[in-house]
Amino acid sequence: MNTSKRTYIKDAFSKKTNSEVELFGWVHDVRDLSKIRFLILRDISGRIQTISIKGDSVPEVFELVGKIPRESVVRLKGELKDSKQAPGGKEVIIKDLEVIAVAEHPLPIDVSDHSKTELPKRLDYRFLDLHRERTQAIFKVQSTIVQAYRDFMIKEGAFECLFPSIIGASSEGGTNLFKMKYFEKEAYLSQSCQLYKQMLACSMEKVFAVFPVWRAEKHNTVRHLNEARQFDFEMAFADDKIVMDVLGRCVQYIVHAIVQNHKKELEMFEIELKVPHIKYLTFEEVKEMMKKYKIHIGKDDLSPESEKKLGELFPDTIVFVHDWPLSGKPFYIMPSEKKDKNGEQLSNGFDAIYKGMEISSGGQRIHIPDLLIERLKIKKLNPKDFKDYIDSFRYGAPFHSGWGLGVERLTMLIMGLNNIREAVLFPRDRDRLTP
Ligand code: AMO
Repeated sequence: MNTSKRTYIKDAFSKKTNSEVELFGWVHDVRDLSKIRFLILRDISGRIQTISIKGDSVPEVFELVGKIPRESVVRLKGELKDSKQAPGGKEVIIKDLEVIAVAEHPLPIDVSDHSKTELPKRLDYRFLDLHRERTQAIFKVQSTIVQAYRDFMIKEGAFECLFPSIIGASSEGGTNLFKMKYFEKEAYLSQSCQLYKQMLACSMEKVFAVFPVWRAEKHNTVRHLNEARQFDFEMAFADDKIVMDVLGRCVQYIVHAIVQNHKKELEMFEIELKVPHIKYLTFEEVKEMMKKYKIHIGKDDLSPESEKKLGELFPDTIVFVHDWPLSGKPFYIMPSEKKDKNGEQLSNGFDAIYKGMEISSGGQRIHIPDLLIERLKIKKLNPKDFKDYIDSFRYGAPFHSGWGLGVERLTMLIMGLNNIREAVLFPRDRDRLTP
């Protein structure tokens, strides 16, 4: 089928009255007023009202408009007219209509603007759910998030790197690994590209990746997935303060890009998005703060309630919680010289909280082999499994730091979604492997 004369719907609105247009798209809605039939046509760029009038139109076209099922795919040729009643001030008088693909009915989920279909059912039919402009809006924004992240990193002078997803040993600690058979050996799906990005930063200095991670977390929550994606960053000759600054500016850059490019999508979700401020707090300061509100906070981790409270206390702000207790951080995080007032050993690790949820964690890494071996043992991991990683710091390895930022978490928070599954095209959780 020749589509060379195709006009996208959004461009039709800026064409001259009476001009001929050829549109391709989905039948969003049909209204029948006996003598006039309206067909609302939708493509990825927008919607337009098209009409067929009994007596004026070719009879077959008028007939077809009356019986074409919603969500069917059509090619439509017609003449643009000004119309005060039509949304956007223009409509198309249909001259020719061809059905490319009929949608079977009844549709298994409601894809209308005011659909009340529950999320699990929508996810069962995600391919059809993606016909909805509301669903598309989330992934249009996510596309900008990924693009803006790459733009920012390139401007920072970082290199985009591609890492393996099959690994021989844990990268984040012993739990939540997906084991797999790898010929005669056992292997795992990557929990993160942590070890590889560190090895690389020790030569390429500034590296970044958009990387899928797998976590065998058994609990189904609204903020965890078993397959997620991370924005990773690692930088040599940098301590935790330097990379917190990079992360803050990176999220500001991404949010700015969304504010600039996605007014329509933000309006659809009734979101007033502002470029966030930056705030730094020590773990101990947060602990003190939470005491006031009688909110429980773990010895070495923040509770979801405390993250939520930080979001309320500091709206539109990225809160960096640093000087984190060492016991609460993975084996690769650098111990700090500091202790808290109870003598608890601190680290150069941090978390970033945005809109009441952790979006990222990171810190300075251990680049000293003996210290790394000691920390692995303390975490009950076998240094033998990490031989290459440890060896990589034996031949001239600078101190380095970095972070990982959850792509779906960020999308979810920016769009004000209350379940992370809304922010993944095809989510993988404990109960879901399809579609
Ligand atoms: P961490 O495990 O804290 O750190 O992950 C970093 C960020 O990734 C997101 N994230 C998840 N999102 C959805 N579902 C999950 N199961 C999930 N797990 C993590 C979160 C989280 O803040 N290698 C380190 C980072 C580093 O130090 O560079 C790491 O993976 O937004």
